[in-house]
Amino acid sequence: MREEQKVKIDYLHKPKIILIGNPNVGKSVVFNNLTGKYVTVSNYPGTTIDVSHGSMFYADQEYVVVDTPGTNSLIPKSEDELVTRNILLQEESAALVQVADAKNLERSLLLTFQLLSLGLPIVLDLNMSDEAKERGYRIDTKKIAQLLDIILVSTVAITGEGIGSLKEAVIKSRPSKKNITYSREIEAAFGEIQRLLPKETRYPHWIALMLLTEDAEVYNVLPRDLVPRLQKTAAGVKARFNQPVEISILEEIHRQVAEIITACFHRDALKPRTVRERIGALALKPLTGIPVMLLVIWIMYEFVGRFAAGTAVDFLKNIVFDSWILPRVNYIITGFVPWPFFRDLLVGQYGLISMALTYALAIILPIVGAFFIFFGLLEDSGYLPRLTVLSDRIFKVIGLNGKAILPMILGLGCGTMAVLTSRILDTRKERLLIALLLALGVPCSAQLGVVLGMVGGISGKAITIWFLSIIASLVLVGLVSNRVIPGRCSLFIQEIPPIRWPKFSNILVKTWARLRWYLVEAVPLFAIGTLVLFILDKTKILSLLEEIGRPVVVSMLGLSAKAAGAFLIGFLRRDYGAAGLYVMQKQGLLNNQQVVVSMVVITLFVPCLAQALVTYREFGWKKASAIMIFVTLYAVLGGTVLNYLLNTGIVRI
Ligand SMILES: Nc1nc2c(ncn2[C@@H]2O[C@H](COP(=O)(O)OP(=O)(O)OP(=O)(O)O)[C@@H](O)[C@H]2O)c(=O)[nH]1
Ligand SMILES: [Mg+2]
Repeated sequence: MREEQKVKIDYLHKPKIILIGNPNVGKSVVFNNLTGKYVTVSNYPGTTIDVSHGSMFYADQEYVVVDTPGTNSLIPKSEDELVTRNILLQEESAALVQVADAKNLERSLLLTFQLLSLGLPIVLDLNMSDEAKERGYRIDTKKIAQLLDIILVSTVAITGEGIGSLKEAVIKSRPSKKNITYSREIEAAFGEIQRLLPKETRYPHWIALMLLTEDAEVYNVLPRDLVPRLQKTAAGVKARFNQPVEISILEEIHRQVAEIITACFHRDALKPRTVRERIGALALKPLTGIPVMLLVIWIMYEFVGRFAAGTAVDFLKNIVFDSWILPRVNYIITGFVPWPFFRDLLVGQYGLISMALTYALAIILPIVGAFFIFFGLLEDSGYLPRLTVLSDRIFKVIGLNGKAILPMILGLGCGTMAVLTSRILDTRKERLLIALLLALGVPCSAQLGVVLGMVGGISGKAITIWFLSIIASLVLVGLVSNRVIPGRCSLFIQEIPPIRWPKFSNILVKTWARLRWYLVEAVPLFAIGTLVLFILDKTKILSLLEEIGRPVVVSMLGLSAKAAGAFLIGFLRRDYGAAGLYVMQKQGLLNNQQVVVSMVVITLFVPCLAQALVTYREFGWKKASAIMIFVTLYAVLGGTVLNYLLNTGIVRI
């Protein structure tokens, strides 16, 4: 999901300011402060995966500010780091603002050193200085500024403190004159390569580093005829080191950063742990973390599954729509629209108002809204990264690491958004695995709400059967595809941000941005879906398709033929398909066993159109088609097996 509105601005001719920094340090909050525009802010690393532009005004001059995904190094390891690296390479001229976490000075300075070597105007923004102070850290900012020959500002971005000074500093920014020197061996290595580069090369030091680390992007920047020679020299240089050159360089930077830390960083005597720190620790340790996780799931079930999908939907559907709005609309339309065809189009069985609008607003909107609020709270509290660590061991089994839980949970909100977020995973294989699992068995919030409402209404056992069927499918498919899909998986290091009290206004803005996205992107798809269904119905193709699908839907899955229509529309929106089944259940067209089977099938079934399109865009048509075909076959097969088990009484509801 792209909450950021991409405003096309003519930014080519305006001075540019690039915000850059480690993940989760507050870049996006600073961006929002500087530009007055909102991009998503969350308390976990990897929130920003795309680049956003916005305008900042200072003394009647317009500057273009660029928000980038978090990065730890100029040698990218994951795809979101790649995005940031490419921005730096492509921008002709710009000033850099490194947003840094004042609590984590060492990690910040490691990046500062790399950025200094670019020779661009730069400002160091020590953000989160409130939290550093709270922990009793004292940072001699003047001395750091002097040692690095850099303009340094302290900010608390969430309150806006220091943002004024930051603006001023950016306008005055200039390249640092600090001369970073490395060991003689490394200097010689760089010298040898840099000598071969054309005079006008920007970032000669970085380009040399890219050559030494075999970063393929470098070949797009260099003149073609030079490449073979440079490659040969780089290979010769590398052979002189007994470890990868970047490690030797990092060791040197580490040493120099350590010197600065010793001189400029002091810590008051340890303070007692705050309530937030205690909660954070409880959520992290396995012994207490699992009960905390179950508690979180239970609250989500109560809020999204019972309150939103039950109480709120009942009220909206039965009272507001069925007994209040629809009869009146029906009355008006019957009076004003004499043609039965158009009447049907609007308020018939597959009518744009009676079906598309009612489903979208009365059934799905409350559920999605509740989930977005809940998810926003989880994001901003800092709970998600703790869940990541907790689930790392489970994900290892299927060749993924704990980072994978983020797209998986996000998938419980919106699968489309989740596929995009899979960029935070480091290798292609991991991303493909996640895309497959997301398509297979991660129901989005709207669908989840409907499922919980329908299956939860039957019995606890029914929910357990549904849940275990899905989990078993994910594990099984994960295990097998981990073996089948070539490639490697990565090591996992998770930054754990502190627990913070969620900010009400941020949750509100975020939920609204997501809901707006839902209304703009999803509701038209509903309308199209209904229209397709309407046409299929009028042309009798629907009954033909139901006839073709009958053997599968009726004999294999044990459902009524009408359910085929719901699955069909599930192609357009999964939740929409689920909502169709919801209505069938209310009309008494599905018994308990059929509800459980149909819910398992529709959960496993192909993702919605938007998610499918994003999967195609990210992975290409071959891989995406393979995923879709596999998922369809698996859903039918899984449903058949479950139906058989229920029929024979091996499993009972
Ligand atoms: N206490 C405190 N919290 C802050 C400050 N600045 C940002 N935050 C919080 O830090 C978290 C991360 O902020 P973001 O702006 O999303 O960070 P980011 O650097 O854009 O993160 P990525 O896009 O994931 O790399 C959010 O929960 C913010 O509310 C600050 O100065 N003080
Ligand atoms: Mg961000």
